[in-house]
Amino acid sequence: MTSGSAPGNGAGLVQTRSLVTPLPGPRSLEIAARRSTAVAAGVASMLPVYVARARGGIVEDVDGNRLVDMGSGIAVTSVGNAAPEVAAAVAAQAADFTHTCFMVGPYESYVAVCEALSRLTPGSHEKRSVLLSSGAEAVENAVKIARRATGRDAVVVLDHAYHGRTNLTMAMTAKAMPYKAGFGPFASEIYRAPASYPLRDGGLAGDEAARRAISMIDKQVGADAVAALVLEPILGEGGFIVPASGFLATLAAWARQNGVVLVADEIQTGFARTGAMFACEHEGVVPDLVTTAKGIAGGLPLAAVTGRAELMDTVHPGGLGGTYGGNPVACAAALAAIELYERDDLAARARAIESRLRGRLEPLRSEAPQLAEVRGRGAMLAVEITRPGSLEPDAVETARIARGCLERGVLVLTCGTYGNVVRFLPPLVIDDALLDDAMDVFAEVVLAAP
Ligand code: PLZ
Repeated sequence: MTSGSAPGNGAGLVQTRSLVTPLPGPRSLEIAARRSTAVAAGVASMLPVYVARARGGIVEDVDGNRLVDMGSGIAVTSVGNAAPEVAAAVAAQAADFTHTCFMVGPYESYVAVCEALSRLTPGSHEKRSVLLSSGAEAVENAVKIARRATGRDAVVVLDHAYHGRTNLTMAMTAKAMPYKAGFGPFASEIYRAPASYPLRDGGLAGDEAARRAISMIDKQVGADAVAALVLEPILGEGGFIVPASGFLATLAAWARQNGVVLVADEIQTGFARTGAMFACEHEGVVPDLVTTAKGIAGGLPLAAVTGRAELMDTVHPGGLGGTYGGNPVACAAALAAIELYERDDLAARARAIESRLRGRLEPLRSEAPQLAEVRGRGAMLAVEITRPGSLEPDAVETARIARGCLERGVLVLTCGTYGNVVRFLPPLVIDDALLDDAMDVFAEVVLAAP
């Protein structure tokens, strides 16, 4: 199912880590110098090197260094970078037509992607979808639809939430730095309720954590003012926080009883990433609306809102859309990627990746007291880093670990409200040998703590 690790496979991109220059190498340094005079300083990059090619679990830079990809471009290239089936579908579609605008000249692949979303998202009810270009745009549209359908204004989000960088989604995102600081004023009628964060809320059970959130909403907003409760089934940028079991189901029941539209933001968790096609499935929760993006199209920009037909279709014709939403090249990529998720059972592969990584990370905890917790689901795993013997977040040690991995050619990302979480989001087609190599490097760096 995955490409083997023999040199020469992966259409020319060898699936092994190899550093042939210091990082960054000379060619990357040249581009970095040009960048500083042309690219806005507000756009930051994790890697100091510039990418030339990527395939499977490897990213190759412009100096010929090969890095192990434990980030998938933030959970996007789950089917593998430049997956041959996706690349071929993109090329074929680009040769036929690149754009008409679905609102001007519709085409079949848009319809087919919506049919696939109806089939794959949780629940067997009648569904409809609208296609868009980015995750933030999907969240914006979910809020539009929920407000139109309910005639209510208020939107409730969770602490530690991340929903995007547009004005409305900045308001919905929890963390000020770097996402919001200086960018206000923000959209109104956004209310934040406490999440379930098992490591940090003293073992509060899921239903208790949900009741704490509901009590806050009832007192501070009033259930009958709430259009939508928008939540990530596993908090992503906020720190890969898996809520205590029962949290989501209790909130879902409350939403149903109170006519509140439950929106699951599955932009990061969706498409097999967590070991199920969608993360809500782990808790048996069926949301009213689901937002998707990232993994949906193998790297092409595509996003969607999928939901109950009776909610979706309250919006008047012309009320939803956008020039690029459901671009035909992105739709072709999505149809190819979705076929790979199903054909190769990539959700099962995500579960296998989880057991392989946990098998290395859990034992490491007994040797490395700064690893407070290993958590996540499937190929969405993380370790939270604290001062040994306490829950005090250690962002400095976290940055040291991430930098140490990068210097050795393993691309890991960080996240978390306190900047103290190292996360692993490998492509689901990555070789076991590359996973083991990445874990060896991670352990070496962790154990070299000052
Ligand atoms: N909802 C749950 O994870 C994007 C953001 C990285 P866009 N997460 C990565 C960054 O620093 O910008 C995300 C998400 C969840 C919404 C979004 C937003 O998706 O495609 O980046 O707009």
